[in-house]
Amino acid sequence: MLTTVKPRQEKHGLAGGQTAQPARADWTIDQGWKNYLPEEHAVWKTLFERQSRLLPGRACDAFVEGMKNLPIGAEQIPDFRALSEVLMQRTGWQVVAVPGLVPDEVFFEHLAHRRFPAGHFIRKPHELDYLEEPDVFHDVFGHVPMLMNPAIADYIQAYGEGGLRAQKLGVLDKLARVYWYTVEFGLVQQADGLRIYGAGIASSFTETVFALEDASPNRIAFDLERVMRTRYRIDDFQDTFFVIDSLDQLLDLSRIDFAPLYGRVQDQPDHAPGTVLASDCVITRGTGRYAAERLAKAG
Ligand code: HBI
Ligand code: FE
Repeated sequence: MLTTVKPRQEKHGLAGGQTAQPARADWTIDQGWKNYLPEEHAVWKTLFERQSRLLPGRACDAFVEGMKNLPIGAEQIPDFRALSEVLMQRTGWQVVAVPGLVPDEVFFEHLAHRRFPAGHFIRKPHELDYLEEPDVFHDVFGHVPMLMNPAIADYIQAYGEGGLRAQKLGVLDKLARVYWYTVEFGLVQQADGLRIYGAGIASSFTETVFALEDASPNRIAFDLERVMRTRYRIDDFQDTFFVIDSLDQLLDLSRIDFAPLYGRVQDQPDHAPGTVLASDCVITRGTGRYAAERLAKAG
C-alpha cells in the first residue's frame, strides 16, 4: 500500500495528465468549491485525519507552522480562494485550480509567478493510497503549508524560473530531479531529529513512516550535482532520500547559476536511485530490503 502520485515522465514530454486541455491557455479552471459532493469532503476528512495523527514529530516545524496558520481543516476540502488570501499576505503565493498534471512549461510559468497549480479533484475512496495524478490532497495538504515558509516560497518560484530556462537548454530532466528530491521527497535535519518537508511524503500515509523509520532506504546529505545525476522512482517508494540541514539551504540553491552545472553533469552517467557513492555523506545507509523485495516480486 503506498501513496505515490502519477508517474511524471522523466523525459518530460507533455505531462502525463489524462485530462484534455481546459478552455484557458494557462490550464486553470474554477475550483467550483460549492460543487464538491459530501463523499468528496469525506475522502478529504479520512486522509486529513490519518495524516494529522501521523505527522506530529515527523513533519518539519515549517510544515506544522504553515498548516496551523492556514484555513485547512478536517471537515472540508479547502477553498483555494481562502488559502490564497492567507498565502498572498504571507509569501505572495496563491493557489490556482487545474484539472490534473499540466504541461511542464505551463507548470513552470505558474510557479515563476507564485501561482501554485493544485488539482481540484480528490481521489476515490478505493484509491486512498495509490494515485494517478496529484489531487487536491497531495497538492493542498502536502505542498501548500510549505509555501507559507519564505525560503520555500522563494525556492519554488526560482524552480519555476529555472524550469523555463532548463527546458530551453534541454536539461529539464536534471532540474526535475532537484525538485523531486527536495520539494517532493526532501527530508530536513532539525535539532530534534530528521523531519519531512517533501509534499510527496507529507501527504502519504505509508511513505511518511517509510521515509523516516524504515531501515531500507538510504538517507544521504543533499548535494546538488549528486542529485542532478540521480534518477528517481516515479511509482514506488524512494530508494534514497536526500537530507538538507535547513530550509535556508534551498534558498542558497535558488541563487546558484545552474548553467555550468548542467554542462558538467550532461556528459556524466546517471546514478540509479539506490546508489551510494564513496563521495556521499551518508546519514543512514539503507538495507535495500524494500527494493530487493520489489525486484523479487517483479520476478
Ligand atoms: N502539473 N499540476 C501539475 N503538478 C505538478 O506537480 C506537475 C505538473 N506538470 C509537470 C510536473 N509537475 C513535472 O513534470 C515538473 O516538475 C518537471
Ligand atoms: Fe507534488
